[in-house]
Amino acid sequence: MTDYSMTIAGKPVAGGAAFGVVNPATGAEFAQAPDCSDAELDAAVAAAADAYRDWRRDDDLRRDAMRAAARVLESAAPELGAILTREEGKPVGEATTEIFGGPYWLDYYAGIEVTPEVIQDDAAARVELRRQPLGPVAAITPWNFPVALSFWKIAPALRAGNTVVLKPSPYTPLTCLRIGELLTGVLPPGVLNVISGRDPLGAKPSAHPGIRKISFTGSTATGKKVAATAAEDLKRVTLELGGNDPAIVLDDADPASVAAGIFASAMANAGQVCVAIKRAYVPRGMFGDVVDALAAHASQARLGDGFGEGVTMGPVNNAPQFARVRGLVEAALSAGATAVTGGRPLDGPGYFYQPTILTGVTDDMAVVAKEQFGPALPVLPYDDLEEAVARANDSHFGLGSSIWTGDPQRGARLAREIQAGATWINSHLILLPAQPFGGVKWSGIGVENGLPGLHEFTDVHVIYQARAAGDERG
Ligand code: TXE
Repeated sequence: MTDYSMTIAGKPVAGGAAFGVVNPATGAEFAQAPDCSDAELDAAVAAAADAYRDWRRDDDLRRDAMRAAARVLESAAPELGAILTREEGKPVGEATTEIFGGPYWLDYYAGIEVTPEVIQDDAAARVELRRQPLGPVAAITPWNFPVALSFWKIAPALRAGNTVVLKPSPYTPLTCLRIGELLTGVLPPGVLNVISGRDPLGAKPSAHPGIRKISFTGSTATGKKVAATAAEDLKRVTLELGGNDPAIVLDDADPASVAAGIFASAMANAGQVCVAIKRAYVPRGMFGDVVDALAAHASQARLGDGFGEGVTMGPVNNAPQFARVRGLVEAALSAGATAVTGGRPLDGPGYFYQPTILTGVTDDMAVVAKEQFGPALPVLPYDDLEEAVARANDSHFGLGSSIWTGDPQRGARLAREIQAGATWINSHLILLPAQPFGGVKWSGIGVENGLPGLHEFTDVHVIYQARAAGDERG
């Protein structure tokens, strides 16, 4: 018996098989989720195809339904936030804030105008560029922000007239399954289908002939597999993949305020954010001051169960990720790095890892060169700014980045040298529905959010109306 149902064609589907979901604060299984069969996946895609016929035609219906869905999610935010904390681990206040991301994105996309672009309108012809929806699309999402990242896909996809099959991560399927249940009767049946399953399910939407696009957030390795499979029948893809965001501190910055900003952006969600700061480059002259201030912030963090009073940092989400963070830090320490603070897990149950500030690291150590995706920040000194920029860019990744300076204009000029989808000056991690977000190099293909994010759920359709019959210019 599963504790949550999938939603397929507007109906709850308990599924024949189940898998366990673990609470990362205890390391123990606490709920069962359905393991979607091939027949159930086919049913979800068929339901999305059926619903698509009417959904794509009625713009007003779509906007109204999206706004109604937003209100339902707002009312259910306390319940959903608690489920999210139990399966993901983050403090319940942060989890509840994440739930509100759903309504925020739905309202934004319900509110934007999508008008045809008139390319030519003269005596010869009227030529319009219209954006046509693609059909049933699959949204595949990771465990670090299961709800927010799902709505980055669902909201623009639905607004553009597509229907959706959502597959959340097997580590965190429950909040999204519950959202599917809550939105039954709010969205027309089949418009949003929510399925869950172990990892092998992830590969199936990319190969399914009924799916026209995959919008994927996850690791670079899996993203490459999605792209390869999707190429077989030229499915569209948007890939939001890993990052290794550098923060570059300039010599005119104030060490205390820089450390506050960098710590918050490196340790948010226990470091499990694709655009968390993953390495910091600091001028040698202020290196000690910045490191001391970072360590002071680490000592103030309160690690614990996300339901605990005053807890500011939860556990790492899952056992493989916990092992990965431990392994990267241990390898750095045995190669000569120093943990100024942290450097090991907390004693006791659950996947708690102490916020860790590492010095004595080199660019070739895995904790610097790879995505650690956990609460461990390497801090590296530099002598020459040009050299720091070259080191920041010397990566397969190019997602976010930031520059910390007393002179924001200087920062903005330097930003043009950074290879990334976004560069923040004196901040990091600010993500808004209207602000396109995407990565360069191995950090992804395409963008999410804003009008460009909506366009990724459409194909261009040109309609050429000749003014006079027989007009054949071309
Ligand atoms: O990711 P996966 P995992 C990074 C982070 C972490 C690593 C592994 O560094 O250590 O990825 O995490 C589904 N075709 N990020 O293993 O495997 C899977 O079920 C299609 C960064 O959780 O990429 C899940 O729903 N989908 C990232 C989703 O893909 C497949 C956030 C992501 O899982 C699939 C998370 C397949 N062949 C981890 N196999 C970020 N950029 O924010 C699995 N999936």
